[in-house]
Amino acid sequence: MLFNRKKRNPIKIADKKVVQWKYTTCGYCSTGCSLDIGLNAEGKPVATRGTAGADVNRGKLCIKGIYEHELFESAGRGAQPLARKSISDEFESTSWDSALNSMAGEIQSIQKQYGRDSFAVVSTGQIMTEEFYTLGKLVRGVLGTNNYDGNTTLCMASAVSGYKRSFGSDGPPGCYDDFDHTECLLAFGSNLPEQHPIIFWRLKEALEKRKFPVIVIDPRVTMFAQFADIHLPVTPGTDLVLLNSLAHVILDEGLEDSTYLKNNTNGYDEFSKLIEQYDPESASKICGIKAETIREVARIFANAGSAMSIWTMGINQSTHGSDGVAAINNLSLITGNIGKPGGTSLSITGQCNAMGTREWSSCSGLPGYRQLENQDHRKEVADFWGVNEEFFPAQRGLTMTDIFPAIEAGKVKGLWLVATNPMTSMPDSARIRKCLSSLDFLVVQDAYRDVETNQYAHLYLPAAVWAEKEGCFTNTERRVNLVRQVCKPHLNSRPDHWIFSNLAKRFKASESMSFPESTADMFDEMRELSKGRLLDISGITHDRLEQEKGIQWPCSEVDVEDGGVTNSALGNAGSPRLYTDGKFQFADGKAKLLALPFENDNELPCEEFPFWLNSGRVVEHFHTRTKTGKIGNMNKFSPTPYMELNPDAAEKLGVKQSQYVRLVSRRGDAVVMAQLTHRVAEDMVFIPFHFHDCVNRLTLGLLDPYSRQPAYKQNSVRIESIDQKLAAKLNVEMRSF
Ligand SMILES: Nc1nc2c(c(=O)[nH]1)N[C@H]1C(S)=C(S)[C@@H](COP(=O)(O)OP(=O)(O)OC[C@H]3O[C@@H](n4cnc5c(=O)[nH]c(N)nc54)[C@H](O)[C@@H]3O)O[C@H]1N2
Ligand SMILES: Nc1nc2c(c(=O)[nH]1)N[C@H]1C(S)=C(S)[C@@H](COP(=O)(O)OP(=O)(O)OC[C@H]3O[C@@H](n4cnc5c(=O)[nH]c(N)nc54)[C@H](O)[C@@H]3O)O[C@H]1N2
Ligand code: SF4
Ligand SMILES: [Mo]
Repeated sequence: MLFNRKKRNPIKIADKKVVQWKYTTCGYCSTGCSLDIGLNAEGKPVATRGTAGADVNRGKLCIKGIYEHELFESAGRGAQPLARKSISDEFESTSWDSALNSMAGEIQSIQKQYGRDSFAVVSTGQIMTEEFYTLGKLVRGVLGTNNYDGNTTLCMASAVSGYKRSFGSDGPPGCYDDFDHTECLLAFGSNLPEQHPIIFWRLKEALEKRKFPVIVIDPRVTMFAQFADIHLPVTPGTDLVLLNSLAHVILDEGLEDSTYLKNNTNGYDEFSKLIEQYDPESASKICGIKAETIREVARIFANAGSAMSIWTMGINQSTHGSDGVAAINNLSLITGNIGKPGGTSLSITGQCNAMGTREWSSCSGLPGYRQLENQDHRKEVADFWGVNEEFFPAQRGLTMTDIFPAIEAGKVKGLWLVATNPMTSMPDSARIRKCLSSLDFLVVQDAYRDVETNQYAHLYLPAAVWAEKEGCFTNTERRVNLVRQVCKPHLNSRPDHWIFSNLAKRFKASESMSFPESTADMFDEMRELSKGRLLDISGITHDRLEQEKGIQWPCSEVDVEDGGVTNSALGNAGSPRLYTDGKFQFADGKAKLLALPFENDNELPCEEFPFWLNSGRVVEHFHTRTKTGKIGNMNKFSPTPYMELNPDAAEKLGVKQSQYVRLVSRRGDAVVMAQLTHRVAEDMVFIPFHFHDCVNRLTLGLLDPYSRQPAYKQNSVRIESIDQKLAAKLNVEMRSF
């Protein structure tokens, strides 16, 4: 029968009555999409659209961006500071003045009794760079605790550590434009179509213009793996072996770039000696990839005119995270693929401002990629801030993952959490719950009062979220983007920078320091401190960022001659790539090839716990769902905690599609719904980590020795059957936080 087109009703899209569009930057992932929020006549955000002229996303957005205007009035937002004496009491509303006075008092009394480091601060990758800078100034210059870190230890720490070990500094050297030039892409442990949909779209655009091989390395058959030319289902936690073996083939077959090696690297002898042991036949037995495939991939990579690698959590979240990153860098260095169009080693970052915290928060040192261990750096920052240089600790203190054991050991008595929810996001929830409930004083500063961690807080500070405030985010390709304020903070919530500055003023030590009111003024301080550094942003202003839809650092001021007088002016267009001259950040300018032996130290499947437990994300949800869990369309598409289970394994266990099962690990148990799919092998299950009281009840989280990042993705579990009615009830309770 012929379809009668005339009778078809056209789809009507409701007129949102937008009277004004305001420019800003997406607050979810690190892609850094520019977007416009539509306001109606009452100034209420009612629509979101991608900004057409923005280089990153060129008018496109993913599902999270499209509904982002719904965030401002989502359920569970904090409206008023809340306080209580003990966590068994009910919270009571309090004023900002009394909340900040009591917080300052508690910090002082804990530090007086137990020492400066007994009060710890853990922040995030989700506030503005100016806010990170201000928090760093407060912690390093006023509070003086050295137990200060961010949730980026759960996320980017291995990339930071690997970059520092290989290149002498943090800073991803490539950009999205590299897709338009490369002749080969290796993607390790990254599910780009779901986790960075617009970077994936940029890759697809590049491939439509010019075909080049895409090789995906992931134990799961992800959406990205399905799209790849070659998929390498590596044995979990063994990427380092595969990488060493790829390097073995390249050296063995003389495919390296010997001129680049000679001029720009150190460490060849030790590196090549170690690599000799990783012949493809031996490597294959550990990493599970056929020797011939390893040879083929090595040849494709080394013979390409330019070749690049990208990676995300499949590499970073491992006991060999830092080594995995350094091994990816090794591969790029031996083939001369750094700093040239299409030739790079690009860590795909995670949170919207995972980069901002690395650059400016002072968590791992001092602002602007400076180090506590470097005398000149200490002096520069101390003089600039007006603090005594001796007040800075001699070296970095504990990371987030070591702060929790220090709470257990009674060394840390007070904790301030800023925009992070460890109760759901850290491994071994039972242990985290015990730590949090044992604290003398816990402050939770979050945009949502219903964040799980708040159950253990003595003081809750309601923060303004995302575009309720103004400042910068730096994305994966070092592009500084501007988040313009779109609307006022929700009720009596306050921007994080306001909270930091107003807390600082309650300490005598801040009297000699400046804590400016506006983020533009904070940015000016950062510009000054960035001059001459790798991450120079002195040529950037907030206004330029809006006009140009983001600028990639380094972007320095330029000198202009005017009638014989030299003036500084803004003008540098920014830098798509680092290390284009082959000069790295070590004293002799050379990068380091590192010999990276593999030792298998993961929790492996065994008779009692026969399945690998892998975890990650889905496109609709962001992290612990404090944001996306409140947005109708996100929940509609991804409503429930589930587990990917191989149909053959399910048959053996007698598990049917959509049945609930109980998972048990050495740490605890969790109930999830089984989704039968060949995306996972017979000996693996995969669970998105977004749901509370779910996968992180099971995870162990062994730490990488360099970065202290947890190996979330390599744990072992067994599967048990469970009464379906009881499971359904548990499941509803789990979702209704
Ligand atoms: N929709 C959405 N997007 C997000 C986020 C979100 O929560 N939701 N979060 C953002 C953040 S903070 C981050 S860090 C990124 C994370 O982005 P991704 O790292 O891309 O996401 P994940 O799902 O955590 O993990 C990626 C893949 O690693 C694989 N993997 C597991 N073990 C191994 C291994 O041993 N080797 C290899 N090669 N691969 C392995 C998993 O099977 C998985 O497919 O996403 C960002 N974007
Ligand atoms: N099993 C498993 N666990 C994982 C991972 C995994 O792959 N598997 N991935 C890890 C990774 S990569 C990451 S990055 C972490 C993320 O872990 P978390 O950082 O703990 O997770 P989020 O839910 O993003 O928590 C951020 C909090 O900040 C709040 N917030 C948002 N914006 C603002 C703001 O502007 N100001 C303030 N004050 N608060 C704000 C949110 O409401 C939320 O409560 O999870 C880690 N956990
Ligand atoms: S890809 Fe990332 S930055 Fe872009 S709209 Fe989606 S969540 Fe936002
Ligand atoms: Mo992350």
